[in-house]
Parts: sequence; C-alpha cells; structure tokens
Amino acid sequence: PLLYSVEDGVACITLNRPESLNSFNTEMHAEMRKVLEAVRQDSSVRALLLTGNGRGFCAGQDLSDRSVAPGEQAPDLGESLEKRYNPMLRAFKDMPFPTICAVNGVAAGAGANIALACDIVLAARSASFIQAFCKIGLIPDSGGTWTLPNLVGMARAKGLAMLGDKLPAETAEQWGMIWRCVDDEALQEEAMSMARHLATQPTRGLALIKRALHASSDNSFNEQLDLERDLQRLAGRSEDTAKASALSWKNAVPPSRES
Ligand code: LHQ
Repeated sequence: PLLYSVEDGVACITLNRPESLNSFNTEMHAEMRKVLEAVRQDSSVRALLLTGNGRGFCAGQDLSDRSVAPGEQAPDLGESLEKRYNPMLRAFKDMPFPTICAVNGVAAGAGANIALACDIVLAARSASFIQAFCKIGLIPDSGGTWTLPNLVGMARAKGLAMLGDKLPAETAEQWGMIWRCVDDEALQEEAMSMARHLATQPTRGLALIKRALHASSDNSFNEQLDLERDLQRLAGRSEDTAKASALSWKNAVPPSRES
C-alpha cells in the first residue's frame, strides 16, 4: 500500500491504494509505521516528500475497514487514534528535517490533516481539502483541531470543520493554509525539486526552525524570545554555521543532521 524510495537525500513516500483514494487501512498503517522508522534511522535522509498515487491524495480512514469504521458495534475510535494515527502524526511533525507534501488530488478527513501536518504543502490546482469528519458525526483528528486554527484562524477553522465543504487548492493557497498550488502536471517535479533543494541546506538549522515555530502557539512573546535564545545558541554552535561563517553567508554549506 506504500511506495518508498530514498534518492539524493530525499525520502519519498507514495500512498498507493488508488482504488480507494489511498485511504488508510490496517495494512497501510503498519507499513507506514515501518517506513517512518526507516526514514528516521537513515542518516542520509535530509528531506521527506509525501504524495499519493492516482487521482486522489488520501481519503482518510478506510471506512470499509471494520476494525475502525464508525458503525453498529461502536468501535473504539480513540484507540485507533492512540495506536495508529497519533504516532504517525507525531512522527511526521517531529522529523528532524523538512517534510513536503505534494497533494495530487482530493485530501479528505485524516488525509487532509496528514497533508497539513507537513512543513510545506504544495497542491495540484485540481486538488481539494475536505474536513469530512463532521458528516459522519466525528471531530477533525490527525491534529486538525490544532493545525487548522493555527493555519487559517478560528473563524475559517470552524467553518471548514463544521460544514465539511470542499476547499479548492487555490482557495487553500489564498487563505494561507498551504504554501502554493501549482499546475497539475508540474506538481511532482516542483515538489521533488523543492525537496532536493531543502536536502542540500543546513538540516540542523531547519530542524531548529521547525521546533521554534511549532512551540510558538503555546508560548507568550517573552517565552518565545527565551526559546529563540536557546535554539539560536545551539544553531550558532553547529558545524553548518561555523562553515558558513568561515566561507561566506552566501555559499552553500554541507548540511548536518541530528539523528
Ligand atoms: C473510500 C474512501 C474511504 C474507503 C473513497 N474509505 N473507500 C480516524 C480514526 C478512526 C475512525 C474514523 O476516522 C478517522 C479519520 C478519518 O479520516 S474520518 C473521515 C474518513 N473519510 C471520509 O469521510 C471521506 C470519504 N470519502 C469521500 O467523501 C469521497 O470519496 C471524496 C470526497 C473523498 C471523493 O469523492 P469522489 O471523487 O466522488 O470519489 P468516490 O467517492 O467515488 O470514491 C472513489 C472510490 O474510493 C470509491 O470506491 P468505488 O469502488 O465505488 O470506486 C469510494 O468508495 C472509495 N473511497 N473514500 N474513506
């Protein structure tokens, strides 16, 4: 259910159940867990690119998978989040290098929020985002209740989460929910070239940027200044910064990575 490769410092994960719009079943979860562990362990990886095969990016949970589908037997969906989705979302969020998502088509339910948990989201012009949860009586999960208000503000987060309307990629870009939308045929190449570029950059510094930005929504301005002081201290002592100062700020520097 997944395709996985590593090339030029870029780990590429492709969701590969196109017949069900790459929705997550038990097997895909198990494989994703293994692949994310492999990505973390592979010190040659300096950027991660996530995309989907076929006409959709990901339709979220596979609703035909009876172990988690909402139905008569009232399965414990909290357990499904605890065991499967939450570890996956934490893994994406905490990767010590940039994560890029190329949203090739519709991203619905957990699929939308997995995409939005990546650092940089590029979407095909024909793609769309749907917080489909409300239509089946659920709340946005996979980090959506944190990510959405952070990205688009509370008014739009509530509208998206409570109406469940399809948001076209172009509107998502206008709202600042994603980085950019690009022509469908250019998506994979642009996403790959961005991932390759990021993989050549000072990876440790990029990981520290992520940490600081993620912490910002929980911190006051003063707390954030303290965090910037601490992280900048680490950044300033890194090999990359030392090399950059020795050469010139404009020169490309070989990146180092935290394990
Ligand atoms: C699917 C799915 C799908 C299986 C399309 N499953 N087959 C977490 C923890 C625990 C439990 C519950 O949930 C969660 C998180 C969640 O993600 S909840 C939200 C789950 N996702 C949804 O509610 C989205 C359901 N899908 C849709 O609303 C539509 O398929 C969208 C709007 C995504 C796309 O619509 P269309 O472009 O019109 O395509 P389609 O509906 O015709 O789907 C194509 C095929 O994919 C179709 O199969 P078929 O054999 O008829 O061609 C669908 O049955 C299948 N499919 N989503 N989630």
